[in-house]
Amino acid sequence: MKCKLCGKTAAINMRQHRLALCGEHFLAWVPAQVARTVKKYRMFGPDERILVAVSGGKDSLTLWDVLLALGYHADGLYINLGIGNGYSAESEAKARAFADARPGANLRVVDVAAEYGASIPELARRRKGRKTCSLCGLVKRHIMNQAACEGGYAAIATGHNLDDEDAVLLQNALRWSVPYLARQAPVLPGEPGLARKVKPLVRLRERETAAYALLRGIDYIYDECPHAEGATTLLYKEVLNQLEARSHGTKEMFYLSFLEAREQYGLFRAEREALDMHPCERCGQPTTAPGLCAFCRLWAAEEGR
Ligand code: Q46
Ligand code: ZN
Ligand code: ZN
Repeated sequence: MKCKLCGKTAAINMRQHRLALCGEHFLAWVPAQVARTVKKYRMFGPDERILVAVSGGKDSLTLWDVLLALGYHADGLYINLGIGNGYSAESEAKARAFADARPGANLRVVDVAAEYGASIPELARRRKGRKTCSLCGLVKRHIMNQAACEGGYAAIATGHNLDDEDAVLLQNALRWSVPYLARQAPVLPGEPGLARKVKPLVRLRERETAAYALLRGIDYIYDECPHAEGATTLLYKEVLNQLEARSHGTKEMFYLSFLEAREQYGLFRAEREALDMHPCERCGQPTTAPGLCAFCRLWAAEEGR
């Protein structure tokens, strides 16, 4: 297989685009693709400051690398969740090493246990009946938003790729989880106290972000979080890979048709507009819950233990 642009040996073949590229041209194609996505979905402008949520994995470090390469003012935020088996320690080391190797790449680190008094696995043990990943997601969302608002960032960027978005979409569509479907988009606009959320890698597949990280020599954590094992999203990714193998482009079609239905036919518009937000009595972040937001309720229950 030869590169479509220069005829050298191709490093990657992207059948859905009918495009094979050598390493050099692929490394130029990825940032161009991300720049197009940022523009198309009006994620942020060239002068806005972006906070990139980095986990130490290939997607978030690729995202940070690409945004820096495109000349954006992009800082990183790493949240240490206190996950065992060396996972949090190693992923923090990867995030720090990435920042250290790039002058001008600022990384802020928040340690959940040090800051709030319990790691995610400790919280999950105490809050029986709540799934680790749902607690983790709640804590991460809150900390990201707080860091973005305090730091005056225009948006929080996360490294979700097309495979991630497809898996979540399939999961939510199978249940017709309208509140989740209503909030699934490449851009969630901000409001006072709530930072805009953007996903600049939504048009890239997982194998493409992995190839980019590899070719760029980005040292990332290969292991998945131990809690991700057996997660249903992995099953949905497998199913989507099977569908894709039968019919190329299924992954793009599934996600992009959903976005089109939102845009053109106003799918879930009413649900998006119906959200009644008010500031949490304790932290001030907008919430739909009466009184305290879910994050503050969680730690208030911890204090009362
Ligand atoms: S980090 Fe947290 Fe994930 Fe680990 S505990 Fe679950 S949500 S799997 S992206
Ligand atoms: Zn080439
Ligand atoms: Zn709160």
